[in-house]
Amino acid sequence: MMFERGRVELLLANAVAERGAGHLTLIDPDSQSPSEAGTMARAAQQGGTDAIMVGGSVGAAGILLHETVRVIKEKTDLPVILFPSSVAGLCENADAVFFMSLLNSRSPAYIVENQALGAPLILRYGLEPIPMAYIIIEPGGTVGFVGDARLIPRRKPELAAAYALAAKFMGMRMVYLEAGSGADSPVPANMVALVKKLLGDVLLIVGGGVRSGSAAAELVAAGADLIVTGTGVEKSQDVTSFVSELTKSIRR
Ligand code: 1GP
Repeated sequence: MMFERGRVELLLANAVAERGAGHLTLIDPDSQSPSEAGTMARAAQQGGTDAIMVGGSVGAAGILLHETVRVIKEKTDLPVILFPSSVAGLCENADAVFFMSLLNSRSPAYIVENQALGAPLILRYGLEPIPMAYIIIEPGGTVGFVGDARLIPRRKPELAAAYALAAKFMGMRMVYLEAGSGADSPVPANMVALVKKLLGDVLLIVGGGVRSGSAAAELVAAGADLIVTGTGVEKSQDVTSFVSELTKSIRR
């Protein structure tokens, strides 16, 4: 039997099909209290975000992770998708998990080992796994270091395209081009365009360093289907207006 798309994956695909693109808000449990995370998620929902991603490279685990997910679910009715950096980033009260392989890691731990250790937990917790290839582009930030990534040079779009095409041929249904949280600038638009041209129906997620509606709109015009913002939301004085600026500028 084919591995079917679940509720959350379909919701994201529909958001893209109906409105041209979607927006995901990333909340790192290590950056604020669970209660502040809940307030931020609610404001992001009011700004029109499509789902909340929860994860981080360091410290997003245990009770803090569980509580953050719990409060976000209490304060919003958005799907909560785990964005784990290892098996420690799993918890049973989320809706789905980006079941991701860091394709350009040097370490098997981030390509398949954490995935093997996590898979039985995902089954037991009843989380929806969403298969995704994760590709880290310069500068890569903390996740590039922690994930032992051989960073794709910004001026080599053809290398990102080769990894993305490999992901498509392996049957992954989403590809995430990541510049690293807090990057000075997002993944270059010409790289996004080349990757999307080869991906076709595979959804393309782009994140890292997106801080304005115009930056998000440029990435969507180049071919991004889903835009992720974390730092911008976290630092914003008015989360609803910031997320609303992003969502309005990427949707038709
Ligand atoms: C990081 O791509 C995400 O995994 C979000 O990056 O924090 O720069 O928005 P920012």
